[in-house]
Amino acid sequence: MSLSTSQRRHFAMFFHRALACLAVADLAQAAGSKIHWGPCDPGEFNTTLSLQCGTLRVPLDYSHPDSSSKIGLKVVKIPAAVQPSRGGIQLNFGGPGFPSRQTAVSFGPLLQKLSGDVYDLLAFDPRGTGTTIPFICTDDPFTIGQMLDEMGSGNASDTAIGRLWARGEVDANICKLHGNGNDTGEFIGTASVARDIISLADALGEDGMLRYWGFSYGTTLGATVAAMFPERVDKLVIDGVQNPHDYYHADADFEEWTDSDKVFSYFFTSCIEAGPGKCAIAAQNKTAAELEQDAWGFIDAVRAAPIPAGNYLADENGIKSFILQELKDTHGWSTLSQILAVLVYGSDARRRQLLEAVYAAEEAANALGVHSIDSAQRLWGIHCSDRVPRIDSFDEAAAVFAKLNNISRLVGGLVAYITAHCAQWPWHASNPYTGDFRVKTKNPILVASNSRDAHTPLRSALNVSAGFEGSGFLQVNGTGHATISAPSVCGFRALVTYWINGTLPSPGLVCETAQPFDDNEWADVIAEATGSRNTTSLKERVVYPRRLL
Ligand SMILES: *[C@@H]1O[C@H](CO)[C@@H](O)[C@H](O)[C@H]1NC(C)=O
Ligand SMILES: *[C@@H]1O[C@H](CO)[C@@H](O)[C@H](O)[C@H]1NC(C)=O
Ligand SMILES: *[C@@H]1O[C@H](CO)[C@@H](O)[C@H](O)[C@H]1NC(C)=O
Ligand SMILES: *[C@@H]1O[C@H](CO)[C@@H](O)[C@H](O)[C@H]1NC(C)=O
Ligand SMILES: *[C@@H]1O[C@H](CO)[C@@H](O)[C@H](O)[C@H]1NC(C)=O
Ligand SMILES: *[C@@H]1O[C@H](CO)[C@@H](O)[C@H](O)[C@H]1NC(C)=O
Ligand SMILES: *[C@@H]1O[C@H](CO)[C@@H](O)[C@H](O)[C@H]1NC(C)=O
Ligand SMILES: *[C@@H]1O[C@H](CO)[C@@H](O)[C@H](O)[C@H]1NC(C)=O
Ligand SMILES: CC(=O)N[C@H]1CO[C@H](CO)[C@@H](O)[C@@H]1O
Repeated sequence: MSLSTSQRRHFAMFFHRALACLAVADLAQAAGSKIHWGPCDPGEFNTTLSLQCGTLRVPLDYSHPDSSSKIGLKVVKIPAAVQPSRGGIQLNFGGPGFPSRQTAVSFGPLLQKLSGDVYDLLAFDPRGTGTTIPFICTDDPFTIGQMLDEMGSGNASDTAIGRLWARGEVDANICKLHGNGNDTGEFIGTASVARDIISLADALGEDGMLRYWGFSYGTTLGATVAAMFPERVDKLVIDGVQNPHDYYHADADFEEWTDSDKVFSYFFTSCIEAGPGKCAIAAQNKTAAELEQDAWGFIDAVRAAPIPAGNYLADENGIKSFILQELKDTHGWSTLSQILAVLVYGSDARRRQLLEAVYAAEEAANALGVHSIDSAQRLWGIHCSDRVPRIDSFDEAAAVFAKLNNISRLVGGLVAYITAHCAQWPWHASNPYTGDFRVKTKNPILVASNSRDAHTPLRSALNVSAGFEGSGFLQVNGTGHATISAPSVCGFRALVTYWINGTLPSPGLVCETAQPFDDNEWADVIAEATGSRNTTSLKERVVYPRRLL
């Protein structure tokens, strides 16, 4: 996923030239567009798509729209394959804390197909992230080292939780004293981003209506913008849905993790069904329950005795977060089974060697160390300012941590830091959405979920759909984070039909998809659904980019 700077530059040389030729033809502006579209900065994106970029100035503080404090939203546009386009769909891929533009470009070819090729796709980095006033508390290496130490030990010992709670207050102090939050901390909340989305819809010079597609936390953003501006909704899809009531009003995102342990168990059940040819640990000749028990035995052993692996200290939280990431996408389950075969059943030497490789890969994907603290800071900045309640005492917090552990053995300790920080956060988002997500939008929204999602359970999607009168529901009987991780002809048709005609799936529709461990690629599914004979170009372009969601 990540490119080195020199690679980017090198790649850019080719494509900047190609883009420059295209630019003149492509720059015809929509009549009323307030954005000047031009080529993107050289080297910014590694793609063969012909992108356009522009900047939209929006108020920092929407309660003072005329103030001179403005921020520039850098917007990337993937023009529709079929021109003239029917308008733009704005994209968000979650976090909170993740920038959207790069991910939009990676997912672009797939999302173009899933929206019928007739819409432009648009993305800007939400406030607090990427190129839009990124939220930062500190870049001091010593302080970052201290922050990391505690985050890595969510549930590791009797004393870990107390330290984490104290860490939450210390980090909040650090952010207040040394970060950029005094200037921006109130203005990076979700409701401000929702207003940015409307500003962009206004600036496009189209029909003034909103088209939006959000995943994961992007569903909280989508539910918020739809609830704040129901009259503006043309078409809106939220896929892999968070419970927004929890997000804003609970002490932790409890519901989010209610299916995590079930999906972990399901990994072992489907492993046995797939057999040793596809799932390495099935060769142990054990039942699913025994395999799972062995995996927990390994995790518990690592809690007591973390493993030195080259440059890395492999601890309980590290292993658990790796597993949680892998539960997002069954395309990686065969590999996960090979990794578990070594970790749980292999020799000590092989285990260390493999863990070193796994951690190095995480580091290369910017998911470790300083990078993980960067994204944690962005997450605090956004989620903690959005979260309404605060907690006064450790005893109260301990009850929240216990509840999280009870909801998920796998995740409880991993996400405890979010509660510890948000409960003691110094800023509240300005102009928040204060409603209850019970609304009737001008046109129906479409809510989508897999049956088994370790990050955003089906029940949260049903919860949001129940609040949005007339909303449609797409359930894919698959496993992974959001339905785009589980390709199906039926899901493809439901999405394309909605985006093109606004038609909702028939009530009660459950789309079938392949079993985990079986090959199941979007390119093949789309070829089947559209009857296209030559899948080569689809296979080259339409990939599901792993690990971005
Ligand atoms: C750009 O992306 C392609 C396809 O994902 C990848 O194969 C290639 O290595 C990337 N180029 C650079 C310079 O990183
Ligand atoms: C933020 O404001 C507080 C006072 O509320 C002050 O002590 C602190 O130094 C300020 N932080 C920065 C980075 O200016
Ligand atoms: C599992 O069973 C097969 C067939 O009975 C046998 O060949 C294999 O050695 C067994 N594997 C283990 C790890 O016991
Ligand atoms: C733990 O969860 C179970 C059901 O999942 C519930 O019955 C029980 O009350 C919970 N215990 C605590 C301490 O939250
Ligand atoms: C949605 O979830 C919230 C928070 O858990 C809960 O209070 C509310 O009753 C739920 N709504 C529905 C319709 O299930
Ligand atoms: C959904 O998938 C599960 C797991 O593959 C399967 O057991 C179940 O029968 C499916 N449900 C339906 C309604 O097809
Ligand atoms: C959209 O509706 C038109 C007219 O009813 C129909 O011909 C077309 O097949 C529909 N397209 C999709 C993708 O459902
Ligand atoms: C299929 O498409 C690829 C890429 O566009 C092209 O190179 C190839 O010649 C095509 N194959 C056939 C049989 O048309
Ligand atoms: C310190 C701490 O919170 N430990 C908890 C870790 O999670 C288990 C449940 O999986 C609890 O039993 C521990 O109390």
